[in-house]
Amino acid sequence: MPTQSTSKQLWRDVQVFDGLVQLSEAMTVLVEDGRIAGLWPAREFNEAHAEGAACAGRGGVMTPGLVDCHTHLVYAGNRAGEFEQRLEGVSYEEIARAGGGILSSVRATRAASEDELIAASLPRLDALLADGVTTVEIKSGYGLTVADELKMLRVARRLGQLRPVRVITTLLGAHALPPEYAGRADDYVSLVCDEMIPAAAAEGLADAVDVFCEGIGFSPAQCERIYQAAKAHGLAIKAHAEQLSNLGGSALAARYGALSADHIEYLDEAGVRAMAEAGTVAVLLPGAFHVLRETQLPPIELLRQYGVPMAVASDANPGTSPICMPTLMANLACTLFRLTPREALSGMTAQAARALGRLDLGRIEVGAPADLCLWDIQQPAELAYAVQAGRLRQRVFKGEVVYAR
Ligand code: DI6
Ligand code: FE
Repeated sequence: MPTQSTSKQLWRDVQVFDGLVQLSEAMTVLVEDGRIAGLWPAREFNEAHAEGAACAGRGGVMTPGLVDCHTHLVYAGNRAGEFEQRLEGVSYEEIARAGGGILSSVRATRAASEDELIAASLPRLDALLADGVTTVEIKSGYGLTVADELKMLRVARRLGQLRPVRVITTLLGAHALPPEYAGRADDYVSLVCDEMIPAAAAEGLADAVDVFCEGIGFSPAQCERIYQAAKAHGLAIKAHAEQLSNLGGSALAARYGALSADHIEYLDEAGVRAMAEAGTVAVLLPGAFHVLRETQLPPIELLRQYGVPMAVASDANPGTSPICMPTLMANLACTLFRLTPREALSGMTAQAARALGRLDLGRIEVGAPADLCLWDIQQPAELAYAVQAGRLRQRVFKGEVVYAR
């Protein structure tokens, strides 16, 4: 009798969405040693492959584990009061210029210890995991001192040790100008370039560097200095760009080979072309669009025409998207931005992984890490169509079933 190894597992009769395409037949999926070892149409499956494998599941829809490629999950406090102010007509920019907004979260986050930030962030992470996330990007950006930015990044890394999830970290030191640098934005950018980026790189705390290129953030010239420093330290580049206005931040990011430009509601055709040429992913954040009640739509049709890959992420943050439900983002990407359900699901799997520079993730293909979700639905499009918790039957991380209902 062969011994039954738990490292070898089989799923039978599953509908597979591989991250880019939906396979039309019921499939058999074999996972071994943390990787996808085989993928066959069920009727072509040779039972010899099943030897030593435990049957881990039958039926349902299998997708890659969801990749949330843009979050600000680590922060203290909340901004429900500002939500009420905005409903009364005060704009996000007015609140920011009056010292609220991001700076209000900065005050709370600076005052919090690492353990307090872990305690505040874990429920948010758990909400993402319960909705199928296996990889999450987490940005700093509410510290804005060297010590507080590194504290946030350490918390993000620790979250990845506390839960079965891959955490990719991004240094967003250029998120807002801290009050102690008022009127000295260039000096603050020097701090980011000369101290924050080198320290984060030296401690291995950041995988990428992001900027907020905006009137209430940093100018393209300042962002460019930050990109040069990031490149000098071998870190990948991302941008919050064209969210509230068009400053050309996406084209700048693309010129520096950015992995992604995110938000991009105000992106123009020149920016789309630059992103297409550089292979920069467009990360769509319908949660922020929804919460800010924006009306300027990202140029979806142009992105399609130029073949720019589109990812969808939660932007989970205390100000513009206090929402920790990626499948709701798929729904909003369809209803608000008119993505097709398949584009939305690709956007939360293969394309999101691309936005993190992880071409090995977000796909169900032989050899790829076995980060998978099994859903109790009839077809993948339902993940975008219906907004409903509790449809996740299993979450598989590195080949292990880490959640089962
Ligand atoms: N744009 C956003 O939507 C988030 N950051 C950014 O640059 C919002 C962050 C916040 O309001 O706390
Ligand atoms: Fe963001």
